[in-house]
Parts: sequence; structure tokens; C-alpha cells
Amino acid sequence: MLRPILEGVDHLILAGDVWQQRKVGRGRAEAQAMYEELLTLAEQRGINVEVLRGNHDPEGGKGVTWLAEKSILVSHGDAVYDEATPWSREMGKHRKEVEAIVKKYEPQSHLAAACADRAREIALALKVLPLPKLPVPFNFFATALWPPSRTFEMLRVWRGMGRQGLRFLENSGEGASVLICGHFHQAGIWEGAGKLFINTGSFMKGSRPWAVDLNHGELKAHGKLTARELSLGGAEFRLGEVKGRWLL
Ligand SMILES: [Mn+2]
Repeated sequence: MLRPILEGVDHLILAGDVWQQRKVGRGRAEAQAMYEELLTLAEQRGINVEVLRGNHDPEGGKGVTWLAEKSILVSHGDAVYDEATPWSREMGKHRKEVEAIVKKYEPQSHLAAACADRAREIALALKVLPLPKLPVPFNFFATALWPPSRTFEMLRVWRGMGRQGLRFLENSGEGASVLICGHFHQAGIWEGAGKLFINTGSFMKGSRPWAVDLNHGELKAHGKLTARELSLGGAEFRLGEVKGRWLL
């Protein structure tokens, strides 16, 4: 499904939550196989792949990466919030542990990579709670919306997401003017005080995925940045509507 998007790409950054490492048994093996298939497709096309880790795949990968001479910061997005996933179902059970992790990283919270390390530690601390097996569509509601307090927490986070992303860029972006991340499942563009925050959404049901593409010539500090929707036509994703275009 992703094949058409890989055409003409020389460097691909996968910004975390690419596959679900928190599943057990066959689900995990299937997710890993799909992830490896994606890496193989990229490899066959000579694409240089950089994998960032997310809260669902915290085991490997880098926390952050920089483009265009550190003017663009790419990260999964769980580094943006002190608690990484404030809406997490498991947060209540691990509150104390999470508070200790946040405190430990406080002196380094002006560094993007340290915030990403903090998010990783939190992801690993939140042990997955088993959910009851339910038939479709109840399983979706159970995994996405249970417990109900989680829904309110998600809405609260979504509403403040743009502001929070720009604040993170200001406080921990180390001078970068652009932050690109995913994590929040709601694609969007926020601009303020000369800074730009792009969220690429998600491939999950109910969300829309975007891709951001950077084209630069000889001078690495300059280039054209384009945010596009990935639209599903038949069985394949294609680069769709342009959502924003910027010159660095
Ligand atoms: Mn995430």
C-alpha cells in the first residue's frame, strides 16, 4: 500500500509508532513482519532509512533527528509532553514511577534528545494492561476509549496540542524553527513566533496520515518543505493534497 510513496525518495524518516511492540504472541510477530517488509521495500529502492522510536516501538531507534543544519527537528512526539502519553490507560497505575522519571530528566529538559529518552523510559514503565476479548466493533471502543476518563484526557490534549508543540520547540528545540512529529493522531499545522509545528497524523482508523517532504539543493540549510496528505486510492496510498509549503 505504501509502495507509490517510496518512489523518488532518497532518505526516509519513520517517526515512531511504526509497529506495535507491545502486543504479545502472534500479533507482535505479524506487526514485526510488516515492519521488516517496509524496510525491505525501502532497501530495494536504495532509500536510506532512519527509524525513530515511539511509545509503541520504544525498543530500538533514535529519539530525535535533525535536518537542514538543525533548523528542523523530527521526533515521534511523545517527547513533547512531560508525561509522554498523558491519556494512557496505564498512567493511573504508574503515576509515581512516571513522576520520578519526569523529575530525573528535569535538568536536561532543554535538550530534545533528553526529552525523547524521558518518553522512552515512560513507555517502558507503562506495563500493558490486558483487555477483555470483545467482538467487532466493541473491541475498537474498548481499546480506543476505555476507561471513559481517557477520552476526556485525549480531548484535552488534542485541544492544546498545537500550543504544546510550539512550546516544546521553543524550550527544547535547541534553536530549530520547525518541529515535525506524529503521535497525536490528528494531523495539522500550527505556526507562532516564527516557529512551525507539523503533525503528520496517523494511519489508524479515524485518522488521516500526512507526509512531510524536504527538498534541498547544494546548500543544506535551504530547501523546500511540503506537507501533504496521503490519500488512499484503491489499494494504495498516494501523495495527495498539499497542506502547506514553506521555504527554509
Ligand atoms: Mn505515539
